[in-house]
Amino acid sequence: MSKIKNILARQILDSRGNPTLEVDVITYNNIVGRASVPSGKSKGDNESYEIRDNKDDFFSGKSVLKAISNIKDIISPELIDKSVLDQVYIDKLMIDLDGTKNKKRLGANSILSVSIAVSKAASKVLCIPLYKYIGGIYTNFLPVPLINIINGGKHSNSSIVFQEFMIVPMKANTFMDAMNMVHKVFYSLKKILSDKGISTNVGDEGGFYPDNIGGIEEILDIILESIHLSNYEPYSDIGIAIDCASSEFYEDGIYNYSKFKKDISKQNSITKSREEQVEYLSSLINKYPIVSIEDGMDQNDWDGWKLLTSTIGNKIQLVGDDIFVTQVRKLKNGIDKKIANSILIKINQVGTLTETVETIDMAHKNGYKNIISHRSGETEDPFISNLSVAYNIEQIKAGSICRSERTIKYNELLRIEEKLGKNAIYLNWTF
Ligand code: 2PG
Ligand code: MG
Repeated sequence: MSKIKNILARQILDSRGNPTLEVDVITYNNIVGRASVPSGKSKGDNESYEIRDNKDDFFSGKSVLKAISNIKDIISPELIDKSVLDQVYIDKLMIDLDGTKNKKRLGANSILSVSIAVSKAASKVLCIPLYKYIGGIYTNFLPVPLINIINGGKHSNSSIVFQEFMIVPMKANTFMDAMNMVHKVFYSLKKILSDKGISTNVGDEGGFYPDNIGGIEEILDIILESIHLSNYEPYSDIGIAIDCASSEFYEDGIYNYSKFKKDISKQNSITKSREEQVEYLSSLINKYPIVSIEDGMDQNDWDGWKLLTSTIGNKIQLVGDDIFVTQVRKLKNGIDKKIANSILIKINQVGTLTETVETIDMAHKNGYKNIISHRSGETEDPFISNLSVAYNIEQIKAGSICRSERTIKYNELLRIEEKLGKNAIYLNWTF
């Protein structure tokens, strides 16, 4: 019953209209596990390799037909007649079949889509909810959502150098309650922007991108105003999280704050050294209710990371995304060097469910928090929501409360909360 009869792979479109992979793993009793994979824009240098066709005249080179044929011709023949209940075995088999360090041969997109589809088929075979199948019986915690409200950096056409400004419901009774809180602030922000005559267009992850303000403190002031307008207390009710995505504006050893400015001629170019960057982030946390900073330093600036962690790592959450790329090897190095205190978990940075879980485990065992994350190019697949509940993950970052590829992740958590009923526990913010 649990054995694989067939694997279908197809090209679909992601939330930016770019091609991505969708896979159906089908068992002999016709149970279908379907998964699709996301794609990032501000990628870490050491992420696992995403195979694209690079043929200019077809989807601007972004088609994934080669990845499909890798599944059809190489992965599928090996997996037919294997049981979908053997997740670890199947993942290891695909890793071996690929044989490279970064999944360059078969593509992390090919391997991951099969890996996730296998787990979904298995949960259906056993008639167990996906989060319970993956995590076991003690899976009743709902994560704190980090809700994106302003998009900058590579995720919008604004001039804002930091990529993401998020709000954090610090205490709530339920996940639904947390959603109600962020809903209020999101609409307060929309009103404030409209009243000021600022555009309320949304970027790749559903947060607004005000096209005529570029200053970080200007943005933080407006967010603060929207928290007050919603009758919430900054810090105690609503905190602010930012993803600087600083690898995107780190050039020749310098943090270049003019990187995304539209009209550079009108601005003096502003740059910061490593020390100035740390000083600046420290000043921001003293002035604003910032509870979490992701990628405050460049992915290769390990000394900068060390300085940042020793300066403010005991005050707020410092999240490593590009620097750790969800990989055990990188995280271990970070733990040894006392870098950051949390890790962003992106399934496609590493490429299989099994390896993702190894990284989550290592973080937990070493007192690092896990934050499960979407990518800026997403699909309608809510797998990461299930993963967050499966491993009692503290936080989830899945974009804004608009754009369906984002809300599907939060909606899945609302469904899980309903299913858990009185056993559901909303994990409040801890640091
Ligand atoms: C990030 C992600 C998700 P991208 O940097 O954290 O928000 O962006 O998927 O573009 O890498
Ligand atoms: Mg990031």
